[in-house]
Amino acid sequence: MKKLLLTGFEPFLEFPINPTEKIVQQLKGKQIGDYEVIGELLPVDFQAGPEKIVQLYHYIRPDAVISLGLAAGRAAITPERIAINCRGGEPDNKGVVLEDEHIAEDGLDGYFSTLPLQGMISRLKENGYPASISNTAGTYLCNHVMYSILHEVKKAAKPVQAGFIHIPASHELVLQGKKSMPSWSDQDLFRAIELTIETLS
Ligand code: PCA
Repeated sequence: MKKLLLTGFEPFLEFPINPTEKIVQQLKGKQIGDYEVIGELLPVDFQAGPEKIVQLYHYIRPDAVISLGLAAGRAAITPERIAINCRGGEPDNKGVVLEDEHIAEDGLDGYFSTLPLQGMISRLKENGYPASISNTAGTYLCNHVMYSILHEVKKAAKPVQAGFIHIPASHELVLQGKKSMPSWSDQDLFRAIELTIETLS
């Protein structure tokens, strides 16, 4: 059985819940396709978040890594194409603010996802779920975590599928946050992420 490291994030900024947390709770320990899902939660912390995923990667030695993040306002499941060597934006959960810093001085300007992006999009659409590739993960924590894991994975001798998927808000988040935006049911979010896992080779 192959191992998948699946990560979500804790709540951040004005969002009282992060639907990625529930997805990880729901799918951890399951066997999906050829994969056993190992689920972990990352802090929204410029220092600790990226460090944690890299440590988990070395400890677990997974065959694939999928990180999930909330992209409030998006209406579709959006696997990210590229992570860039830049971090900044809103304050993290510790109140740290960074302005356009490099993530890794020795890193490339960007790293492409090694997940089967087109396969994921087709599979989601075939099953009735809106999906498209996103060409920017921003410069906040999601981009940072994606960049950090790809920087690490690309040093490895064996090829590892790794990348990031942004998801829309859940109905629960919209109800709790009282902000109008597109939202999905938890069931649809769980199923959509399961489908993306089924496309891993
Ligand atoms: N989304 C944020 C960080 C945590 C999350 O779930 C982002 O898109 O960077």
